[in-house]
Amino acid sequence: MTQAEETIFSRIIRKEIPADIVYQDDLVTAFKDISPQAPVHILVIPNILIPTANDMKIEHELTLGRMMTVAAKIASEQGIAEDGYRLIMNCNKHGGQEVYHIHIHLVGGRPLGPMLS
Ligand code: IU
Repeated sequence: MTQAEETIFSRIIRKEIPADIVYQDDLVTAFKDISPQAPVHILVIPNILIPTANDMKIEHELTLGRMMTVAAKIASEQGIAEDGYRLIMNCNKHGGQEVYHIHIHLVGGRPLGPMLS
């Protein structure tokens, strides 16, 4: 199996390049999306490189679960929990994935309309 290639997100995790990090622990990092699509747009990513949703394995379950609970915690901290928000993970070309290091988009702060386009 070929080694997956690191993306810019690995450098953000290691703080080699600037990003507005709102949360980091031993398993996950969360930072503000550089091109926000809503008043709140934060990416929650694993500290290890998992390129796409297709690469998620049983041994990643703790990390994947942490990504979800951290996303919900940040939504609460950002004041959007009660009105609601959306958690999105894009996969590969048809899913619109651009960065091949899985990430949950936490998007909210305005009505988001229909999910699919
Ligand atoms: P996607 O699900 O892979 O399409 O989303 C990638 C997101 O990463 C997208 O919303 C970008 O604006 C965002 N992003 C970023 O926040 N910082 C970066 O340096 C890069 C992309 I490259």
